[in-house]
Order: sequence, then structure tokens, then C-alpha cells
Amino acid sequence: MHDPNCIFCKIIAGQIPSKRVYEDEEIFVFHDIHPWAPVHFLMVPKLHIPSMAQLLPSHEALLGRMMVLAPKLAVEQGCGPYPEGGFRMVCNTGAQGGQEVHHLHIHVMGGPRPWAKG
Ligand code: DGP
Repeated sequence: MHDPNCIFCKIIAGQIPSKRVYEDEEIFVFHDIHPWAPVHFLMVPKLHIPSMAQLLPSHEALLGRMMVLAPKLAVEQGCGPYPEGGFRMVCNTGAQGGQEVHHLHIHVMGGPRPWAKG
């Protein structure tokens, strides 16, 4: 499903430019436009799922693939290896969770501290 009004659907479709990190048939990964850390990218499912609140059992494999992919991409993007390096994953959900873009996305942040936030 694609939402024509969704900014991340437009990024996935190439209608809005982004600095792409990774893409496969189900997942799109790109740099955050306002990074909070030296390494900061967003992992999104190509499927328009508004937030974690809409996740279904049928999405388990997709979310699992994103989790397994994250550490590989984090190292490729410059996060140091575990345990001295590492990264943080954040998935803001809903207004009280600080979510601004309503297309499920996982922030992956890392690099030398201190960061701007956190
Ligand atoms: P959240 O608050 O979790 O919904 O974070 C949304 C993030 O999306 C925020 O860190 C900035 C990023 N973002 C918003 N619009 C764009 C855009 O057009 N391009 C890119 N690369 N990132 C965007």
C-alpha cells in the first residue's frame, strides 16, 4: 500500500530525493534530514504502515528483517563495532511518543558521543 500524501512513501518512490543507504523489495533506508548523531539513518518498510500501533502478526517477518539488518547497516555507515561502538534504535509512536511522520520508521543513531540529543 502506498499513501500519496505520505512524505516517506514519496521518498521510497523517488519523488522526493534522499540519501539512500539500502533498499530491497520490502525495506528502504535513508539518512535522516535532521541528524541527532554523527550517524543517523531511518529504516522504513515500503508498505505504508502508519506506526507500530498498526502492526499485525503478518508484519512479524518484515520487522524481524529490519532488526537483523540494522546492525549490519550501522557498521557500514560508520558506527563502531560492538561493544565499544554500537548504536541506538528509536521508534517514536504516536503524538505522545514524539512521532512526526506517520509512516513507521526506526531511527538508527550512533557515532562518537556526545550527540545533540540523548
Ligand atoms: P519522528 O519524529 O520519529 O516522526 O521523526 C521523523 C524524522 O524524519 C525526523 O528525524 C526528520 C526526518 N525527516 C522528515 N522529513 C524528511 C525528509 O523529507 N527527508 C529525510 N531524509 N528525512 C526527513
